Amino acid sequence: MFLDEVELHLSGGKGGAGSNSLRREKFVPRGGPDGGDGGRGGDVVLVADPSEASLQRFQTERRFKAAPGGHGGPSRRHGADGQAIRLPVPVGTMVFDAGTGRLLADLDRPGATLVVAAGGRGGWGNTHFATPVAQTPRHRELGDPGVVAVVRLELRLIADLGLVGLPNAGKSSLLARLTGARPKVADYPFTTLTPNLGVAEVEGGRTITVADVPGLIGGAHLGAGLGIGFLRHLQRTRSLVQVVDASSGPEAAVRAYSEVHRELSAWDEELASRPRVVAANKVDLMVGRDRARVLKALREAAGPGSAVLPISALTGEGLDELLEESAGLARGRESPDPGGFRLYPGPRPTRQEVLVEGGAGHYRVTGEGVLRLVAAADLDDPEEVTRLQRQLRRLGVESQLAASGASEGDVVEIGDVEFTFVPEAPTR
Ligand SMILES: Nc1nc2c(ncn2[C@@H]2O[C@H](COP(=O)(O)OP(=O)(O)OP(=O)(O)O)[C@@H](O)[C@H]2O)c(=O)[nH]1
Ligand SMILES: [Mg+2]
Repeated sequence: MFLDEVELHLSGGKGGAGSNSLRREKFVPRGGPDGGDGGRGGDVVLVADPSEASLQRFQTERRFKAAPGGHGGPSRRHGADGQAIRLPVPVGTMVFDAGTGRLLADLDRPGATLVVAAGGRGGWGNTHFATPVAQTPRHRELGDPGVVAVVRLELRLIADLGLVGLPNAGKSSLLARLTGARPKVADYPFTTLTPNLGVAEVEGGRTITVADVPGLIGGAHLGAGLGIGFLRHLQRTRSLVQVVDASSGPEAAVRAYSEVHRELSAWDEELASRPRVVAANKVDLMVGRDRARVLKALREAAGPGSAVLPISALTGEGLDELLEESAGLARGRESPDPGGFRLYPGPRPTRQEVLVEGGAGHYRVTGEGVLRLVAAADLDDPEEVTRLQRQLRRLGVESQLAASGASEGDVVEIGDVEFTFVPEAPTR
């Protein structure tokens, strides 16, 4: 199956812990702190890669976690940075925050990159904590946790030319004729089940990309046929070609034209109102008089905004004119900023944000501030545990747990750590 929408669970690597080492040298009675810093956790990165055609690679694996940073060592040895995970995605992949639905980035150019889940900062070694009064500090930090991101990837093909029409109109034949692509072509409806992309050479060595989508039928927006979801692949094509089977006469051709137009409008009014080329296909099956009648009827239906051209995907007739006409439309839609890609500021939960999920004796607490506190705390140190408890209470973790129904003895998961819930105050 062609996968063009998927939800991924991505975690940056945890930062390495700083070291607590004290220098040991001959004849130096009490060496100063020399613990190095932990390395950064690896990032999880999405990269737009022209050799990826779909989101197929995520069919089975949808969770990725980058490597943690190495721990710092004595003699100020810095921990190694965790290796990043680079996930190639097709050009045209849009990345949304799965929770809020917000667009994070549109990876619409080859090489466009988005760091989705950054690795955690490495903890400082104790060298950072030397003060005039504490020359031999025993304090170091553990690393920060990596960012956890749940994102929805949605592929919207980016092509110069998008083909749309009823099943059997000849879209795939046209794609094959124009480009080297070899989509499945057969004499029955719904031959094409998934979008196809092909590359056509035009004069001057230039290439254009052509997208062929499954046939669209009346009621598709209500779920009939293969539905309407694949139309998203046409939203970003620079020009639209509506392919109509002209061989069954003027009435049938106009009906076919209107049916598709209605479905396009139901999907996206803007898409439906774009100027487009109407390709009256299969004219090789018709004699001159019939051709003229079909073309006239289609021109009346399409109105002055759209050119109606007679073509044959079988013989190649009219294809040069078709390319020329649609190239003109594409030029009219040239994007104003041809380089780089748009990056939308990601959802930054405030440090104070606390989220409690779960029930029936098991709860999970998330929120950047909370996760950071827990990850950075050295839980072997009772003093730090007390401090952590105080901070969590101040952030409202305890009251939110109580409000969610947690009672004494329940398991509470925060990041990598499990606690037993012991409310300080009575929870009534
Ligand atoms: N005579 C003639 N037959 C054509 C022409 N174009 C396509 N056909 C035939 O029409 C049938 C359908 O063609 P396809 O290209 O599969 O049509 P499609 O629009 O991709 O159909 P779906 O994938 O089902 O939406 C095939 O048998 C083609 O050989 C043409 O210009 N002339
Ligand atoms: Mg097809």
